[in-house]
Amino acid sequence: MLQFITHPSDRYSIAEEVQMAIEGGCRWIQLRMKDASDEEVRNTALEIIPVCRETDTFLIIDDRVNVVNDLKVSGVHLGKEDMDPLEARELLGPHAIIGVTANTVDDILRYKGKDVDYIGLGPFRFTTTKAKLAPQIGLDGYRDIVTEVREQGFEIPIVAIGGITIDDVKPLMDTGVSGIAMSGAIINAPDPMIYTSSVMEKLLDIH
Ligand code: TZP
Ligand code: MG
Repeated sequence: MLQFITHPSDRYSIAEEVQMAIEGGCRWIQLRMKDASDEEVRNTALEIIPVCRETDTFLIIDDRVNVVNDLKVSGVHLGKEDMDPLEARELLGPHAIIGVTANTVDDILRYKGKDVDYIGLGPFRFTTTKAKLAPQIGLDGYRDIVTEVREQGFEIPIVAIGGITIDDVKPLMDTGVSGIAMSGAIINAPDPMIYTSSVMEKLLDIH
């Protein structure tokens, strides 16, 4: 599973980024507009909802539970300082996808029994895409964390995030994570559509 995360770029609008990722075969978009107003997030979501619907692409929005609720997109990604996932679940109902950020095994285990759908675990390595980055986890870190979480009987999907490029896909998936989230590697690729489709091919090879 590949989650494409939007990020402001000099070359493309957010809608163009999403279009290219979908054309490359990605079916899971996270609309992340850190510095934008709710109104801007809402307008951008309205731009990309049609292509997501036509292609059966999951669309989740970072942080803005109210926009997710208004527009009935697939779900929300909640950072550590965002709304509590239980509160988001109350508002959004049982079918919404609710993802949360974690940086450590303890972060993850805290979500046991909390009706969360996936964990975004990062950062894999340094990235400029996110400010206030937690310590890098690295391949050994992912292996250790996934093993510990499974030993504790928690089967939640874990998605690796942070500074990931196509060459990391196989080694990261070999650590036992369920998926990969990518932003900069796709947006800054010479051809984001082709890059996305190469990542999708790598993921298909693994399964
Ligand atoms: N959370 C941890 S790292 C990150 C987020 C949102 C940014 C991921 O972007 P990139 O460009 O793939 O490192
Ligand atoms: Mg946030």
